[in-house]
Amino acid sequence: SAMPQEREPNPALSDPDRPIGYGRVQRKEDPRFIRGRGRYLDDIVLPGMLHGAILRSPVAHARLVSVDTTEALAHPKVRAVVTGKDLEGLNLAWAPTLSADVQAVLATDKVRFQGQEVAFVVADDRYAARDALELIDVEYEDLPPVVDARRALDPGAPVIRDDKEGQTDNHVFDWEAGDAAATDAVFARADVVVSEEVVYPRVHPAPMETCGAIADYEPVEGRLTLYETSQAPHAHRTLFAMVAGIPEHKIRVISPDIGGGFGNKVGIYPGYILAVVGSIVTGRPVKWVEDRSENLMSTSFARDYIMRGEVAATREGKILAVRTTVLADHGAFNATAQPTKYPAGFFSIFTGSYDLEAAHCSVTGVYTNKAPGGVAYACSFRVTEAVYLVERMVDVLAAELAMDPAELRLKNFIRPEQFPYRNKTGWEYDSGDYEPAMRMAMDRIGYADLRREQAERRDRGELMGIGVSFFTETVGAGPRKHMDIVGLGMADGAEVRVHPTGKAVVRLSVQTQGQGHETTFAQILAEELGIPPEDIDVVHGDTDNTPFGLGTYGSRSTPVSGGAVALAARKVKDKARLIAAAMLETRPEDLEWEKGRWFVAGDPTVGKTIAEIALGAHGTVALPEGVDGNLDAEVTYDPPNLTFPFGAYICVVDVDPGTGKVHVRRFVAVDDCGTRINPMIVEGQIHGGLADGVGMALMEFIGFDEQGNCLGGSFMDYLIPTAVEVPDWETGYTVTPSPHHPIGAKGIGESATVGSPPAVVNAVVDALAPFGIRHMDMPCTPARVWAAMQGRPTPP
Ligand code: MCN
Ligand code: CUM
Repeated sequence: SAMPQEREPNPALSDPDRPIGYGRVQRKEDPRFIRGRGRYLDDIVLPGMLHGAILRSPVAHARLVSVDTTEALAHPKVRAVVTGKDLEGLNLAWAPTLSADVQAVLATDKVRFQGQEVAFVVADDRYAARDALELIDVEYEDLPPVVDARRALDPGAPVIRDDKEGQTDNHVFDWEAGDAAATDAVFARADVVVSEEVVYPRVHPAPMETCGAIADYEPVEGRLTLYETSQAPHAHRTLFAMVAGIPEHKIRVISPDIGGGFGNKVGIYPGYILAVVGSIVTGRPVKWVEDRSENLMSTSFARDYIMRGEVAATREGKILAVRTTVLADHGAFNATAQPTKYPAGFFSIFTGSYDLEAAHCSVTGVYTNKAPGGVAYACSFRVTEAVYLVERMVDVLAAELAMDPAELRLKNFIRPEQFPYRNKTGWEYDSGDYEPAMRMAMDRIGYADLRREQAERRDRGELMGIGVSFFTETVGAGPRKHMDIVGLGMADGAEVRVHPTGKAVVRLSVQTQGQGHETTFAQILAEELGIPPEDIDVVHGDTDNTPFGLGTYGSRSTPVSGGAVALAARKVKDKARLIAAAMLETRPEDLEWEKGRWFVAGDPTVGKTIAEIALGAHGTVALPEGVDGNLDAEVTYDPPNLTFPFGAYICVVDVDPGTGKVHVRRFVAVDDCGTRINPMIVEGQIHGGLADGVGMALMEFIGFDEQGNCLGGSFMDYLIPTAVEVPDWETGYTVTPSPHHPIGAKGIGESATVGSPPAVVNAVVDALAPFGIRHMDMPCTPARVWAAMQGRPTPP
């Protein structure tokens, strides 16, 4: 059972010895997962269920001449074959994306990336459905593809989106932030300017469980039950109501246990819509689950930013301004998930953790013949790219000035007294105290000794590198007045019910994918009401049984829904006071709270526990005017600002001079996410994100050949790190609470993925400094490192 195991100080609360709901409790969900009792989408089997499979385009760009389904339909186990033409008749061939574009559900006119959905087969079993795909005869007329984003806006480049009225090129958007003129002026008078092209390549979240859906349409009542791998069940339901024309109250979206999301399960994929169409057409439930290659080739990729970074500084190393232009590859449809006002997500936080005089960034989005998506994989809405750029550029500046990169950072940090800090691109950082985190990381890793060791090794011809990064994250979107997705304001709900016996249930609008919400959200309630976490059930992932909200991504669950739970609990507590007063025949003002109990001020022996009050609420005692007979509350929380967690990461690598292989020897991560609810879960989140970071820095990469063939379509080609490639993580923490969050907590879910790639790449580049190398692009594979050492062009 969940027992208190460690008590850690929590400076956010008046009593520093009080943890949040018992602190490091074991995860409530784990017994289920460890014993094989998790219930993932593919575990769900409905009576009479059929199986769908998608025929995908083998080419990146072609006119669709014909799709002949005759033979497939003749297969004895096939129940239906759906083509783009069929969907056109239902007005469902195109679906709106999360970024005000449209995306083909099934191709009608052209195919625009390799792996694009062309036809959907529904059959008695998965094997028959797959067999029948081979019986569909498609004629394609090849078109030249646009593969290199740098060529996308060339005059005469093939126009990918000729379906869009008025679209005569491959331009998606231009967006900028900051003050261009002021920035240019600072650059003009700076002693030192460094500039570098920094590419954040296309990578994939690659969760263990791929995406899938089961649609169960009941024609008599017109009800749709949709099981989905979804990080945002409520937003999906609303979108399905808008797209499919099924009334929202007749749609129930259920997200069962999810085997990792990492952003991959934010969007609505054609397969989900096709499962619904398949169920409507056949009158039976239809399951569609993609395989690994489909997942890697067609669902949300991440990054793909080509960035030109520039830094202006004094000769003494005071950074004055940063400037960047970005070319963003959005693939064939602009389907990125981010608040509407931010087409480049929160990239404009690329000013990092530094106090600057000026900053400017501009981002141009382009279409290419690649899979759509564009913002997923623990990205905090493009903060990954922003942090990578600035942290790489600070190292480039350090090399130029021959300064130590850690010292250069320390010299330029926003100082604690400057918080709340408004940066030069409009963000207000809620709180921060950077130097102690940086010093802690340097102490933990033994920075000065490592630099001495490095010098000795260099003399012996050995390649050792030390990489430093310091990041500021921005997580917890809204507030709703500034942020929406397809018009839905970014707020989240929580509903608390205390049952008559004092046990409780808390219902959330967010949806865990492995982050441990069943534990930590119970802990927030436990902290506020004094009900032990094991007596609290957390319900999520079912739109019929949870309040509305925008879901889990951008590490917003704790900042937003966590706030909602704390405030709902406080409503319950206030109500409990009124009921306790009635039960004790005293005035509410005469009662005082201690964790789990209201008691009479001056006579602590006279009081009522939450459990007693709950029973009283549902009992026979006369309740005061206006107080209903329950102990329930509901809150929709609209956060006043985002939260700004931060961290200092230092990585040590050894590079084999013969093979170019990078070995990560050590990695120290000091994180600050404000009040930590469950330190064990926080550390787990950090460990996972650090592994992601090592993966992206050293091996993960979705490449394309000149025809637009995807080269990262299996785990043979798309390498993800295992325990072998990562070191034992060394973590530390500081606690700088968020001043505006009800319990002082900031998000942590993406910090390590955001902060670690620059630490690793900075270490690799540092190791290669003897070769005069100042920058190299990820992933730092042995072949690329070796080529860099030889001064040869970068291999793919
Ligand atoms: N937490 C805490 N104290 C804090 C902050 C967080 O104890 N101060 C706990 C939370 O209560 C929660 C977990 O840490 O149990 C992560 O919280 P939060 O930072 O709010 O992030 P979310 O719950 O919103 O999770 C989303 C985030 C994102 S966007 C990606 S991508 C990612 C990540 O989480 N995907 C993951 N971590 C993942 N971890 C797993 N196992 N699987 C994924 O798919
Ligand atoms: Cu951007 S990946 Mo997470 O926000 O689900």
